[in-house]
Amino acid sequence: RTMPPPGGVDAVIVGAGFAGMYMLHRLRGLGLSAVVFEQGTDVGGTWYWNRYPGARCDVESMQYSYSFSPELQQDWQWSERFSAQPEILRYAQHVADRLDLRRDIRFETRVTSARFDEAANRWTVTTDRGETVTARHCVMATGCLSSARLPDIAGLEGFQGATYHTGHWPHEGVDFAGKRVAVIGTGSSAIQAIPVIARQAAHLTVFQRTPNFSIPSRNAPMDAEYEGWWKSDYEAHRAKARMMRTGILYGLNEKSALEVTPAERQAEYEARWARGGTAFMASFADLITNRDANDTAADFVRDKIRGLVKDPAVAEILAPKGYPIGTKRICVDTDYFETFNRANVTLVDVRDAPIEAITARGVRTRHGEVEVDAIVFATGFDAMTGALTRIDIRGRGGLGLAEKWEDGPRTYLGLMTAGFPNLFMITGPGSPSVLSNMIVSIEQHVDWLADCFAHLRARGLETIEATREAEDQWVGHVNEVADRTLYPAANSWYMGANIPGKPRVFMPYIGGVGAYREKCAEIAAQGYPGFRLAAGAQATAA
Ligand code: NA7
Repeated sequence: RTMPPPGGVDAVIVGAGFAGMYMLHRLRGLGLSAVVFEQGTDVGGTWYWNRYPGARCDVESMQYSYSFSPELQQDWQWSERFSAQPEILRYAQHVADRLDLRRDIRFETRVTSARFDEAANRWTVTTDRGETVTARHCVMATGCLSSARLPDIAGLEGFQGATYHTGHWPHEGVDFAGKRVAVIGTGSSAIQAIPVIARQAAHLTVFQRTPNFSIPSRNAPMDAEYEGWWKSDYEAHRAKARMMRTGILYGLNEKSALEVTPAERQAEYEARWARGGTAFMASFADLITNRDANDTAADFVRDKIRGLVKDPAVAEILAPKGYPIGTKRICVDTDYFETFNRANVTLVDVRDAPIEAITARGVRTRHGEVEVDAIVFATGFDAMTGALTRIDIRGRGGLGLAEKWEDGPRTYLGLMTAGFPNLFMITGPGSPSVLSNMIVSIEQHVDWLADCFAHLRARGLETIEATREAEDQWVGHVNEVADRTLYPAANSWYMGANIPGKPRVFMPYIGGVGAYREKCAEIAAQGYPGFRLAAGAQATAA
């Protein structure tokens, strides 16, 4: 282990997932010094931790990769239409090797606090190994779904079998052969894991609180022609993807679901269902803004579920009701609904029979105890803010970030928060983030920051800070845009609804990746309005 230089660095980066890795690469390109702190033993972030069976990206492989290097994107070959976790992790490791990133990354090191020293205009960052490093800039590349959450269920400590969280899966893997297994939760992670665990386990009991809409992935080995189409003009395809609403290139239907005949509507849904993946939500332009339009898509998927699940009572429990399709993150699966036709799988409706306790031998509901050898918690994350607020981050006047965000996150562009100079978030709350192809959004933020650092250096400026007014305006805009959609109608982790006591605020920006990118670029081009840039101690409003 090499220690960070005693004189400090230009930037500390927290996290070595796709965001931290690319940030390090860009800083090196600018000739700036940086150190990355990472909790894991290697790079990869999300794809390092989420090793549960069936873990897979629901953005297509050809689009879920870095675009900054033409050589890299030409050389790398994906084996499937949608990549599984081990392959994405290998890709991250390949990038780290190729760019020689690891020499500036301190692994197995968690950042515990970051404090801004107003006299020196520097951040002091402390780790759980007792290291302290000072830095001009602090870049939080901590991920949006990285703070795993176990529900507060009585008796958990007394369970005598094995317990797992999908977001902290053991590296050596888990063999469920011959075991009775419980899965708690039916979000994206569970929906991917359940079919795989069901094939291994003696018996699987799924505890479902809220059913989810899921679209078949139709995953398959990579089609050489399709790969060739992408690679023949990767730059142009990427450029188009960057301007899409979600940062993903796929066919958007510009029509309203209500302006076409029922037969046309059905045909559109059938075609997208057959093609597979999240592009189903682009079947019509108004699925996310008009409840009647949305109902047509939701009805279609509910009918599909009824067709796939043989026991009509089980199908009804699995068919989501009471919230619009797409307002909880849409899931993508391989054989999820079909899995409930297996003789060794039981579904427990937690709405009807709430989990009262974990006992020594299993899970107890009102209807009795289900004895199991292992419990898999697929219970999600303290999304978007959790990884930030669990670090003791203090800005001007000792103000704590967790304290400032008590009533919900407040940012300008999801990049900075007022009162915290030179502290940046990659894909922070208030940016498209989890509503987008994460790698596209990561590259956009990192590139914007790299340009910003170059701008500061060229002008001899030391600090950049979001103004309170710009932040208030942006937060207002983020809410206003969200309120024009159906998203606030669901109890989703986008709304913080999965964490008891977390304020109900729609956290990501839903104005679209393309529009957001243009807005960020325009602000940089205009000399950073809404930010205060300063040389030394003297602040000048931009
Ligand atoms: P999610 O989507 O937050 O799913 C968590 C699931 O766990 C969800 O079905 C929850 O039901 C359920 N849950 C949480 N707490 C409980 C308790 N106490 N009892 C029963 N059920 C519970 O997390 P994932 O890991 O699946 O996915 C997160 C994202 O990662 C995903 O969107 C991808 O982007 C990757 P609820 O819906 O809250 O009623």
